[in-house]
Amino acid sequence: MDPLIITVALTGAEVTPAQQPHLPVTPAELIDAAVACRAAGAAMVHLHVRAADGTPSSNPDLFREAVAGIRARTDLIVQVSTGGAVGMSEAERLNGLTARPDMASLTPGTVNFGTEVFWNPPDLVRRFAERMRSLGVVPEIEIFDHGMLATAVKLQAEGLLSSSAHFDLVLGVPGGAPADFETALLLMRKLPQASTCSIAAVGRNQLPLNVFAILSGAHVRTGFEDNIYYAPGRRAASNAELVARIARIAFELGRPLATPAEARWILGLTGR
Ligand code: KMH
Ligand code: ZN
Repeated sequence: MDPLIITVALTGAEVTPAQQPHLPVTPAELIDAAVACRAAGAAMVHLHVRAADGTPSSNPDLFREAVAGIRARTDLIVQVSTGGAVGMSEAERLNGLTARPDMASLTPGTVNFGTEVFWNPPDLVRRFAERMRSLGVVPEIEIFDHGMLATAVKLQAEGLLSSSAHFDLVLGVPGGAPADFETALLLMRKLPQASTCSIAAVGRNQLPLNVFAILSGAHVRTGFEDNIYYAPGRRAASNAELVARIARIAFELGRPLATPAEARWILGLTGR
């Protein structure tokens, strides 16, 4: 197995500061959180930005400030979100790319998202993939449901996505694929052969699916975007606390952690 790449999704767009008082909101808080997560074992950060009042934002200045600060203080791989928040325009969702990240998320399909709809029709996905390619930003393909995998494979066949792409299985969103081992295994088996993948899962399923990822040779995404609890009834004190737990479990299971430099090599970003 490759060394384990831990990605931390620091803040997302849905969790509110009222739900998780330690949610990083400002660029300074995102940068501090990223530094702590790097020290705890993360190799990559998945980034959304928030307005000062905590509401989801697509302000390119916030993205640029956060990315520049993370780059100044860490060697983390920086991945911006192009999913943004439900209801953001296409232009808003592409704002993070102005911060010149290493990677950006790309969701190849529309999915019910709780009571809302995360809108990703085929023409939008193609435009996002083309924009990333033109900027030299490597996509992380976010799979919320089974059909998205088939679409991604189609885009690989068309040459719009690399045949050795990195995927993230995001399991347990209400409306998407469930967060269970059977689904994770099924999706992993259907990934194109040259792929790498991480596994993220929502809420209380984050930890078991992260451990499944460690054991099965996949990589891990943890963080407040997907889960705000350390244990039932006990909110995590920080994103770094969630990262540190994964690092400890990986150590106990004999799977070394990837440094950001090793993760760049594993993901084919070396030299970027
Ligand atoms: N906030 C969700 C609607 C991504 O970052 O690319 C979409 C999302 C996925 O978080
Ligand atoms: Zn996200």
